[in-house]
Amino acid sequence: MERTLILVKPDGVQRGLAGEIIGRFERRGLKLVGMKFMQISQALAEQHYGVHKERPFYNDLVAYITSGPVVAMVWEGKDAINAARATMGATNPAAAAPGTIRGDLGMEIGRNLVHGSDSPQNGVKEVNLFFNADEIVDWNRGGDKWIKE
Ligand code: D4T
Repeated sequence: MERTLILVKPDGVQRGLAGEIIGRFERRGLKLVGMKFMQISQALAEQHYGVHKERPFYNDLVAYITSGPVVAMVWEGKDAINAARATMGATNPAAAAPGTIRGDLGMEIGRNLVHGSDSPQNGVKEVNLFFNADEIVDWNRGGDKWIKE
Protein backbone atom coordinates (compact mmCIF):
# COMPACT_ATOMS: atom_id res chain seq x y z
CA MET A 1 0.00 0.00 0.00
CA GLU A 2 1.48 3.34 -1.08
CA ARG A 3 1.55 6.51 1.01
CA THR A 4 1.77 10.14 -0.03
CA LEU A 5 2.43 13.31 1.94
CA ILE A 6 -0.20 15.91 1.10
CA LEU A 7 0.04 19.51 2.27
CA VAL A 8 -2.75 22.06 2.06
CA LYS A 9 -0.42 25.00 1.50
CA PRO A 10 -0.80 28.37 3.27
CA ASP A 11 -2.98 29.84 0.48
CA GLY A 12 -5.42 26.93 0.82
CA VAL A 13 -5.68 27.49 4.58
CA GLN A 14 -5.91 31.30 4.30
CA ARG A 15 -8.63 31.07 1.65
CA GLY A 16 -10.73 28.72 3.78
CA LEU A 17 -10.32 25.89 1.28
CA ALA A 18 -8.75 23.28 3.60
CA GLY A 19 -12.02 21.36 4.04
CA GLU A 20 -12.79 21.48 0.32
CA ILE A 21 -9.32 20.17 -0.55
CA ILE A 22 -9.29 17.46 2.13
CA GLY A 23 -12.78 16.37 1.03
CA ARG A 24 -11.61 15.71 -2.50
CA PHE A 25 -8.98 13.18 -1.36
CA GLU A 26 -11.49 11.67 1.05
CA ARG A 27 -14.21 11.30 -1.60
CA ARG A 28 -11.71 9.84 -4.05
CA GLY A 29 -11.25 6.87 -1.74
CA LEU A 30 -7.78 7.53 -0.42
CA LYS A 31 -7.48 6.59 3.26
CA LEU A 32 -6.36 9.21 5.80
CA VAL A 33 -3.72 7.79 8.18
CA GLY A 34 -2.11 11.01 9.50
CA MET A 35 -3.07 14.65 9.86
CA LYS A 36 -1.85 17.79 11.65
CA PHE A 37 -2.26 21.55 11.48
CA MET A 38 1.20 23.07 11.73
CA GLN A 39 3.51 25.96 10.94
CA ILE A 40 6.43 24.76 8.77
CA SER A 41 9.77 26.07 10.10
CA GLN A 42 12.48 27.52 7.86
CA ALA A 43 14.62 24.41 8.51
CA LEU A 44 11.85 21.96 7.60
CA ALA A 45 11.00 23.95 4.45
CA GLU A 46 14.65 23.89 3.36
CA GLN A 47 14.78 20.12 3.89
CA HIS A 48 11.47 19.53 2.11
CA TYR A 49 12.43 21.64 -0.91
CA GLY A 50 16.15 20.69 -0.88
CA VAL A 51 15.94 19.24 -4.41
CA HIS A 52 14.94 22.67 -5.73
CA LYS A 53 17.81 24.54 -4.01
CA GLU A 54 19.46 25.62 -7.27
CA ARG A 55 16.21 26.61 -9.00
CA PRO A 56 15.44 30.34 -9.46
CA PHE A 57 12.11 30.00 -7.62
CA TYR A 58 13.61 28.31 -4.52
CA ASN A 59 13.56 31.33 -2.18
CA ASP A 60 9.98 32.21 -3.11
CA LEU A 61 8.98 28.57 -2.63
CA VAL A 62 10.40 28.46 0.91
CA ALA A 63 8.89 31.88 1.76
CA TYR A 64 5.49 30.73 0.46
CA ILE A 65 5.37 27.40 2.33
CA THR A 66 6.44 29.09 5.61
CA SER A 67 4.11 32.10 5.17
CA GLY A 68 1.30 30.61 7.29
CA PRO A 69 0.02 27.32 8.69
CA VAL A 70 -0.53 24.23 6.57
CA VAL A 71 -2.52 21.04 6.96
CA ALA A 72 -0.07 18.13 6.65
CA MET A 73 -1.57 14.73 5.89
CA VAL A 74 -0.64 11.17 5.03
CA TRP A 75 -3.02 9.45 2.60
CA GLU A 76 -2.77 5.76 1.80
CA GLY A 77 -4.06 3.61 -1.04
CA LYS A 78 -3.31 1.57 -4.12
CA ASP A 79 -1.17 3.75 -6.41
CA ALA A 80 -1.78 6.61 -3.95
CA ILE A 81 0.93 8.88 -5.43
CA ASN A 82 -0.59 8.92 -8.92
CA ALA A 83 -4.16 9.02 -7.65
CA ALA A 84 -3.41 12.03 -5.45
CA ARG A 85 -1.49 13.85 -8.20
CA ALA A 86 -4.35 13.30 -10.64
CA THR A 87 -6.75 14.76 -8.08
CA MET A 88 -4.41 17.75 -7.56
CA GLY A 89 -3.95 18.51 -11.28
CA ALA A 90 -0.94 19.97 -13.10
CA THR A 91 1.64 21.89 -11.01
CA ASN A 92 0.66 25.13 -12.75
CA PRO A 93 -3.03 25.82 -12.02
CA ALA A 94 -3.28 27.76 -15.29
CA ALA A 95 -2.67 24.46 -17.12
CA ALA A 96 -4.55 22.18 -14.72
CA ALA A 97 -7.69 20.45 -15.96
CA PRO A 98 -11.10 21.48 -14.65
CA GLY A 99 -12.24 19.00 -12.03
CA THR A 100 -8.84 18.97 -10.34
CA ILE A 101 -8.04 20.91 -7.17
CA ARG A 102 -5.66 23.30 -8.92
CA GLY A 103 -7.79 23.53 -12.08
CA ASP A 104 -10.89 24.44 -10.09
CA LEU A 105 -9.41 26.60 -7.33
CA GLY A 106 -6.09 28.11 -8.50
CA MET A 107 -4.65 30.64 -10.93
CA GLU A 108 -0.82 30.72 -10.58
CA ILE A 109 2.05 28.26 -10.06
CA GLY A 110 3.33 30.17 -7.03
CA ARG A 111 -0.08 29.75 -5.31
CA ASN A 112 -0.93 26.18 -6.28
CA LEU A 113 -2.73 25.27 -3.05
CA VAL A 114 -1.49 21.76 -2.46
CA HIS A 115 1.58 19.55 -2.40
CA GLY A 116 1.76 15.83 -3.06
CA SER A 117 4.73 13.46 -3.12
CA ASP A 118 5.94 12.68 -6.65
CA SER A 119 7.20 9.09 -6.26
CA PRO A 120 6.75 6.19 -3.81
CA GLN A 121 10.32 6.72 -2.55
CA ASN A 122 9.73 10.43 -1.96
CA GLY A 123 6.42 9.54 -0.34
CA VAL A 124 8.24 7.50 2.31
CA LYS A 125 10.92 10.20 2.71
CA GLU A 126 8.43 13.07 3.04
CA VAL A 127 6.09 11.20 5.39
CA ASN A 128 9.09 10.50 7.66
CA LEU A 129 10.16 14.14 7.47
CA PHE A 130 6.76 15.46 8.60
CA PHE A 131 5.44 12.67 10.85
CA ASN A 132 6.74 10.54 13.72
CA ALA A 133 5.85 6.85 13.52
CA ASP A 134 3.39 7.23 16.43
CA GLU A 135 1.47 9.93 14.54
CA ILE A 136 0.44 7.47 11.82
CA VAL A 137 -2.85 5.75 12.66
CA ASP A 138 -3.47 2.13 11.71
CA TRP A 139 -7.26 1.76 11.41
CA ASN A 140 -9.90 -0.28 9.62
CA ARG A 141 -12.21 1.67 7.34
CA GLY A 142 -15.71 0.21 7.33
CA GLY A 143 -16.43 1.06 3.70
CA ASP A 144 -13.21 -0.39 2.29
CA LYS A 145 -14.91 -3.25 0.41
CA TRP A 146 -16.86 -0.65 -1.62
CA ILE A 147 -13.63 1.10 -2.66
CA LYS A 148 -11.18 -1.82 -2.96
CA GLU A 149 -11.71 -5.08 -4.84
P1 D4T B 1 4.68 20.34 -5.29
O1 D4T B 1 6.04 19.83 -4.92
O2 D4T B 1 4.36 21.66 -4.68
O3 D4T B 1 3.60 19.33 -5.14
O4 D4T B 1 4.71 20.58 -6.80
P2 D4T B 1 4.98 19.56 -7.96
O5 D4T B 1 5.62 18.32 -7.47
O6 D4T B 1 3.69 19.44 -8.70
O7 D4T B 1 5.99 20.41 -8.83
P3 D4T B 1 7.56 20.58 -8.76
O8 D4T B 1 8.17 19.61 -7.81
O9 D4T B 1 8.04 20.63 -10.18
O10 D4T B 1 7.70 22.04 -8.17
C1 D4T B 1 7.72 22.27 -6.79
C2 D4T B 1 7.01 23.58 -6.49
O11 D4T B 1 7.71 24.67 -7.05
C3 D4T B 1 6.80 25.61 -7.57
N1 D4T B 1 7.31 26.05 -8.87
C4 D4T B 1 7.69 25.12 -9.76
C5 D4T B 1 7.39 27.40 -9.10
O12 D4T B 1 7.02 28.25 -8.26
N2 D4T B 1 7.88 27.80 -10.32
C6 D4T B 1 8.27 26.89 -11.27
O13 D4T B 1 8.70 27.31 -12.37
C7 D4T B 1 8.17 25.50 -10.99
C8 D4T B 1 8.60 24.46 -12.00
C9 D4T B 1 5.53 24.89 -7.65
C10 D4T B 1 5.67 23.69 -7.08
